[in-house]
Amino acid sequence: MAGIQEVYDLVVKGKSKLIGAAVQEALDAGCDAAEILNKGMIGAMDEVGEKFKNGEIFVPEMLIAAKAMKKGVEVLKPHLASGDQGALGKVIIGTVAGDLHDIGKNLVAMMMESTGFEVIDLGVDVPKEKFVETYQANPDTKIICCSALLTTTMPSLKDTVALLNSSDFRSNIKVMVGGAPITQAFADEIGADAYTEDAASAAQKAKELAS
Ligand code: B1M
Repeated sequence: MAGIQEVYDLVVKGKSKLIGAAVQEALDAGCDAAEILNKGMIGAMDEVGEKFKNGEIFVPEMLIAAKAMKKGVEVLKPHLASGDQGALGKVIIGTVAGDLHDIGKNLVAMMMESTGFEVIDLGVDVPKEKFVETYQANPDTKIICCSALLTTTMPSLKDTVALLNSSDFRSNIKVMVGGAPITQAFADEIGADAYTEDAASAAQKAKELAS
């Protein structure tokens, strides 16, 4: 669809000022919000990542593409969310220490919220102890979610899950992990309760685990 292609192109080019209107136009033209997200925005970020890998663009261009995507998601959010906030309990989420990528983590947080969880978002570069401290301050938390986007921060994810696994509250929570380099095999190896590939399935899995 033309509307989705426009969104895609604006994310790749990092056009933050134009993206909001383009997303709204795509919605007005009847495009599905999930399709705008998946094909228009996440697809565009994949192209940005490819271009970076091939040396065609550099970190600043990745950053402005990320900024454009965030602006676009703001417009999309009410169309992806379905309300009922907090009814399913608390979830703590963060991107692990050493890792600054937050778009995927933010999408997981948004989908969890729209499924009915209250989300405590710790942001990026979160020291493993912070997950523990936040649980201790919120002992009614049901799930702790950790995101990692770099192969170099997979060990940090492993350390975070190890700390959670050794905590005295481990049996009270479920630990979920995800992010582009993470696999089910890695999640099993480090002792997480669940791995999901994308934000929508993370929210679905969380609902299953919390009930
Ligand atoms: Co970075 N980066 N980056 N980057 N970046 C990647 C990840 C990379 C694949 C690009 C590439 O080379 N092709 C590559 C990693 C290679 C590797 O590890 N093997 C890379 C690199 C190398 C780097 C730097 C090292 C570059 C440098 O400085 N030389 C550096 C590291 C900084 C750091 O973190 N310490 C870096 C920096 C950055 C920016 C800051 C410039 C920017 C991030 C801005 C931000 O997030 N605010 C950036 C970006 C934008 C990217 C790409 C292009 C896009 C990431 C993204 O937002 N994707 C990325 C390439 C790519 O992903 N194709 C790349 C869209 C997002 C929706 O997808 O985050 O995968 P994703 O989330 C998905 C799933 O993974 C899943 O759900 C989401 C979809 O629904 N998911 C979960 C995520 N977390 C989950 C948790 C769950 C469940 C599912 O449960 C808890």
